[in-house]
Amino acid sequence: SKKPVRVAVTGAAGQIGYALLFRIASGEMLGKDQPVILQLLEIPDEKAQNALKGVIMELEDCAFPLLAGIEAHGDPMTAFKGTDYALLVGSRPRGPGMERSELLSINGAIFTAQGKALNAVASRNVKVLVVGNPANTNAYIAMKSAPDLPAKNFTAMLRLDHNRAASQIAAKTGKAVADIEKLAVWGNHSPTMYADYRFATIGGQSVKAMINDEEWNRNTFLPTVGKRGAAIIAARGLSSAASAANAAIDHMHDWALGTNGKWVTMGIPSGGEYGIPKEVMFGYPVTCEGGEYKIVQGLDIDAFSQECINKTLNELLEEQAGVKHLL
Ligand code: NAX
Repeated sequence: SKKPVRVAVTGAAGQIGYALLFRIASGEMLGKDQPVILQLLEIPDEKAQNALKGVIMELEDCAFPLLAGIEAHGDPMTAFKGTDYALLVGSRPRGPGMERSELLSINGAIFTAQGKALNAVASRNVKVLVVGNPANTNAYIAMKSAPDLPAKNFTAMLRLDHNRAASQIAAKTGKAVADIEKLAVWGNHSPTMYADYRFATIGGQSVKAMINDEEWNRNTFLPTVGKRGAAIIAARGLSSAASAANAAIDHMHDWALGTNGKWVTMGIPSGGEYGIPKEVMFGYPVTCEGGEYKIVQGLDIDAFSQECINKTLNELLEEQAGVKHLL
């Protein structure tokens, strides 16, 4: 049987953590034959650590055959020790009335510390996924704070946007979501992201031709996908948690185990592809094989798409400029 791998999860006592940990432990992320050791991080605060103890009791009570160990931590320097996978979920999302500079400085502190800890103690092959918002910029901060690790090991979660787009297209076309191929989401995990079905197919047939409604694309599809997070908060009184956890599972699963040629979306450091400046943590269509992702190259970018890509890129560049002094 396989040797256990170490999976660190931050914000482990939060609502995404609650929807995520049980699925990692049951083998849905890394495979039904891969034992895992969970290294869980929460803020040192007593209330959070107590809540984490409760979650651990429940994990124990599941008696998962693949769960080879569980650890609770209050310090990233111990939580990330030897970790093969790190899911950085805990962060400080923007609250009502919070200044942008405040948001960036609080998260700057969290993700510089976590990047440094990964740099110091994680496996040299660690695969890092940042879920906590602002996810792309937090991933950028962590990457820049970990100069001894390969930059390509740092990624941000755009998969929820990808899955939301797939689900809207399935509903519009009346086709099965599983049959949608070649969907892309470009840019920032924010309402500026550009979900792009120009290349998408279902059963080999063009989705764009099937829908054949540019007005729907621009005025219904893009706003629905872009504002889906806000719609869920308005309906539930809480931000999306189970769907976010599901997207994190999909992202890590596909990165580690491959996509068999299928396109998925990952936020990754640009190497200059599609005119995006190097190192910008940008959502791209990728395929994964052998534990590595590869950007889908050579796609035609028309004028409307270029406009959308510029908008989401400019937002990311502004966020990056806002944290420059920390790095
Ligand atoms: P919760 O507030 O329920 O949980 C967050 C947990 O993180 C808390 O228990 C908190 O104590 C902990 N935490 C805070 N700072 C920490 C630190 N420095 N180290 C370790 N733990 C820390 O939030 P939840 O609903 O779970 O959401 C978590 C994050 O995901 C938020 O930033 C949220 O905005 C973001 N999201 C990102 C999405 C994406 O697609 N990328 C979608 C869903 C979600 O909104």
